[in-house]
Amino acid sequence: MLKKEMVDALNKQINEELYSAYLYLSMAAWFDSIGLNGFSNWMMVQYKEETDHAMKFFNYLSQQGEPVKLMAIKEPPNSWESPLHAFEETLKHEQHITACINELVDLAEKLKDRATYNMLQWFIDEQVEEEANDREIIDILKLIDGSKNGLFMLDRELAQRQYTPEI
Ligand code: OFO
Repeated sequence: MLKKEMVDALNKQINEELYSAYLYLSMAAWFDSIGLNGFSNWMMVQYKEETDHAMKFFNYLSQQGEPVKLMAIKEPPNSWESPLHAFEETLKHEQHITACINELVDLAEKLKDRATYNMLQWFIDEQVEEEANDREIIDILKLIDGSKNGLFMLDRELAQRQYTPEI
């Protein structure tokens, strides 16, 4: 049994993860619309991973016999100034998610909730990886500096990304 404060915070995190999924799905559509199908594929994989993150919290609440409460998902933007801008926004968003996860860890510590604390360790590692992936692509996009050839090569590379279920 979890404390109500923790149940509420975990339900809020389900919403944060579903918004992440929605944001990356919107980016996948935008990249597709400007002919960068490899970038679109990368975002589509990201979208699927985010739904897995939401389901990890969903399954944890349900395993603990606690209620899952789904809330309205806010509307994401649907266009960006450039691929670099989209990835800078992605990194900014992931930094926000990292802060959310850190707040959940602080709450678990405050409530002496060992089970939730342990469950959250996976997310701490995941956030390090997610931010690093975004930084790597941002660095390449800065090097490319809008060159069509460079974008074409990176698009081919991002087309290789494959989805591996995380639940
Ligand atoms: Fe992008 O890690 Fe979940 O939100």
